[in-house]
Amino acid sequence: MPYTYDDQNIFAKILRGEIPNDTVYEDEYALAFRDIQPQAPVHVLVIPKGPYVNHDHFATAATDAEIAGYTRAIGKVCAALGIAPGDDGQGYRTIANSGEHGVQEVPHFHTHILGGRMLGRMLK
Ligand code: D5M
Repeated sequence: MPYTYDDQNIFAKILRGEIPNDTVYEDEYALAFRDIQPQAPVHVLVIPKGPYVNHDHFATAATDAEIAGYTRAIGKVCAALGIAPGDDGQGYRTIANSGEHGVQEVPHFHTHILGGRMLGRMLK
């Protein structure tokens, strides 16, 4: 599936340092910053540094190194924020809204990390 990346989207501007953000973690593959509309005590967005529109685009077009680096970055963010279940941080939820039915608003692939409280059940 071909995707066209809009380099004027708000997360592209954040990556370029054109608008401020509350960064909690950054490495070669990913940037993590706090969501401006938090739905939980911890609500962070993790974005890959490459120009990927959504999860489908990322999973099909990114290199294995990008996918591994990004996935590990999510784990590092959770550890850094003290919400990892293995560290007795009680755990967290990850969500990646993709496309219209996924109700994705910003067309740069991102994963929400939610934690810091007991979350309601979403799926059975
Ligand atoms: O959700 C996109 C998310 O991005 C939504 O929770 C708000 C957040 N958002 C939008 N603009 C910003 C800025 N400038 N900083 C931090 N967070 C932001 P989705 O529906 O998954 O696309």
